[in-house]
Amino acid sequence: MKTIFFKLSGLLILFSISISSCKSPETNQQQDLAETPAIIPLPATISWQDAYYKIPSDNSICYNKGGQKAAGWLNQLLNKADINSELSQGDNCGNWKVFLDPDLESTLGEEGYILDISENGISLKGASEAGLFYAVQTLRQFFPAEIEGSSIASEDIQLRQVHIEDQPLYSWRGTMVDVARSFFGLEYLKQHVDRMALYKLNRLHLHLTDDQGWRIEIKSKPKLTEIGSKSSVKGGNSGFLTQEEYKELQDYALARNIIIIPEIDMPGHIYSALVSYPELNCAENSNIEPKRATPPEFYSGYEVGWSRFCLENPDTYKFVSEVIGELVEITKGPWIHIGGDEIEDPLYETFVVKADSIVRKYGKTSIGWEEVTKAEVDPSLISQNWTGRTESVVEDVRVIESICTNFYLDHANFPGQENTLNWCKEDGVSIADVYSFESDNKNVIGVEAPVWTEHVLNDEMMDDRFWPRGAAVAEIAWTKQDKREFSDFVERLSKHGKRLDEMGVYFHPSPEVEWSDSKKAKTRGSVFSEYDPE
Ligand code: TNX
Repeated sequence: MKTIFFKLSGLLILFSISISSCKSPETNQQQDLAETPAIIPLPATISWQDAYYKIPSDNSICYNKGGQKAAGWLNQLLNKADINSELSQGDNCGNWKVFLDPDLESTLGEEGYILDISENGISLKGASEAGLFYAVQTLRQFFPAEIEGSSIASEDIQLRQVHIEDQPLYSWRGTMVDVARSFFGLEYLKQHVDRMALYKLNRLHLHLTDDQGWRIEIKSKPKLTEIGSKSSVKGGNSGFLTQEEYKELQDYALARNIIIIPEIDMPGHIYSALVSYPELNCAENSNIEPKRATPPEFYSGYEVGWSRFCLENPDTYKFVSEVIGELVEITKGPWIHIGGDEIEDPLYETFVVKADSIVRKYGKTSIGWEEVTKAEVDPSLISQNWTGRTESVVEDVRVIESICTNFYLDHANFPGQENTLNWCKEDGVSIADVYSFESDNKNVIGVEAPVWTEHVLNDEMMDDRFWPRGAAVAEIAWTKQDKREFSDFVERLSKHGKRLDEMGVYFHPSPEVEWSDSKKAKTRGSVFSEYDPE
């Protein structure tokens, strides 16, 4: 069996190197990155030691109350590397220690963790299960990329000794998948969750409805799926998530500290509901203007801003309340996204205020695209900004930044890329564009990168849009601005090609990065796919 990666040659490095102190070109040269795990997102503080911990042939994972799930993840990681390990509960019982310590919350926040690798073994500490989960994700990146795939030679794995104290900049670290224009089902979405988890992303927003299709089963409104789910954008897939599938995805994601945010886009972008229940239209379909399609015709084009609920009709609000009520029943997270983009109507503001109050009546918090802040909504509402140009009438509204120049990953990876949009930024959104995002707005709770799917028609295309730019999104969301440096990020990213390959990700091989060892694997999976911590 071969000795992998973590060779003792690193001992030649004489100094203990702290990434936080290695920003000058001089110190960068001293650091041999080939010997140093390339961790994305970059932790808050990290001090490398010039020594390694050689994983012994027999291991014991010691966990305390609350550390059990993380111990399970760790055990899965070691098993995958063909390393013997057993689990036991206690205070001092093994060479791997996984301890939940709620007192850490005061210094490291809810999602922070401490990871120590020393000559005595490995210790993971966090104030919550989420923190411990992230300690495992960081540790995962110390292991050879092959751990994600099917084969790994485990002998002599040596882990670089280190002390890491880490916590995220933002609590909202999201991606959005538009499953409405072209449908992506449970299998793809679970893979997407796996990839998000690797990079400590924690919010998955599903754009479940739009003119081209309705993608979530609503039992009290069966035609939404019997009719409304049957269409898609030209060349895309149709279909929908059953409530069982939605719940399965939600639990899979929650186990990985990812909360699902379902979006019903209203009152515009709603043709798939209008074609299912034509009684929701105004007389003469005057709410469908211009007439791109009228029931029973499906819509498979690309135009936006032409369909809307009939806002004069009281039945519209009954419909909205029933749909949201059912969605709330199956949704564990605290948020419901009500859409609200790209529509003009004299009753728009009235609608938004009502939709927000319906969501609150069911005990959830609303999120809307930034236009919703033109209405006097409750200050609890969260605005998702995509142009940043809407004049808000609500003071101090909390904001998720999805500014299209930085975060619209349906835009090209490089100028002129086929099947991409460019209305927001003609030359596309490069990794550098994502990475250049900065904000000092105290109301920003985080960032989220959408992939709209007018032209994203299969899994490979979706992978190409999300990765590797999603890794840059993760670092923007996790790592403080003053610690971020693009050249350092790109250097670390270059070491991730192999890992993404092993996970079967058809990532875009961006020329901004000198990819090492990347080969484009065909089987999809990861060290944690399908693992169930329960
Ligand atoms: C704008 S951004 C939209 C979507 C499109 C997207 C394409 C927003 C809230 N609405 O309906 O799919 O542009 O880039």
